[in-house]
Amino acid sequence: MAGGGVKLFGMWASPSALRVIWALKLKGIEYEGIEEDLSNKSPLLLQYNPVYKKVPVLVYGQKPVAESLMIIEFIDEMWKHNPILPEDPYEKAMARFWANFAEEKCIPAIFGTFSKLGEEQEKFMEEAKKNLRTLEEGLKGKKFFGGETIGFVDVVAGWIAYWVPVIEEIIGIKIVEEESLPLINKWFKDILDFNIVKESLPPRDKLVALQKAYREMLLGSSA
Ligand SMILES: N[C@@H](CCC(=O)N[C@@H](CS)C(=O)NCC(=O)O)C(=O)O
Repeated sequence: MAGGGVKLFGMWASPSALRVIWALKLKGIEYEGIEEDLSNKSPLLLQYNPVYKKVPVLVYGQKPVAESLMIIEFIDEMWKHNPILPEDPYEKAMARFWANFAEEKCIPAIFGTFSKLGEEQEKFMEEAKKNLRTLEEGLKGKKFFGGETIGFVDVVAGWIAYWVPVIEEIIGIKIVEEESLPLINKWFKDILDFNIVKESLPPRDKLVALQKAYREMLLGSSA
């Protein structure tokens, strides 16, 4: 389906941009992807997202929308077919609640496990496991958070299915163990096997190299 001049400012290894790509693909919206160099952001990106100066930014016609969760909601409202959020107001509130929980509680704890060492890392890892166990409740009896197909929570949090094993490889510690997080484990597999996800993941070796360098930079600057 033609997107009527949809542009996406992103960066190949940006999980927030990947969410938006999945939302566009779920709707079958054609778009022009614009790759940003985050160490030398383009004047257009700064013009379109003067508040945060980050990717992703979706530009529809001449109108920019920033912040991935808002972009996904915008896409879902602009193009009503293949809904990402449930229509029922209560179900919609619940999807937003769990997406927010993943964003605010699970992802920062996973990031802490990646970017810290020793006792601090241990604390973040316990928190990540605890919060993922809570998130897992939302998967009981379902393949995806959205049910039989991927929905808002899957689109927002699904990238961790690809990133967590990369992080585990780099730090040499398993965060998502099969025994303690069986449903999250299965969800990781189902997400990675989902057609639009499979076709849009960045090359793993390139991602590992980038994340390794990023971690060294973070650890170096906190030493
Ligand atoms: N809350 C934002 C986060 C976006 C974000 O962190 N973008 C990163 C790439 S994943 C970025 O542009 N970083 C460049 C910078 O911080 O200068 C969203 O969900 O869109």
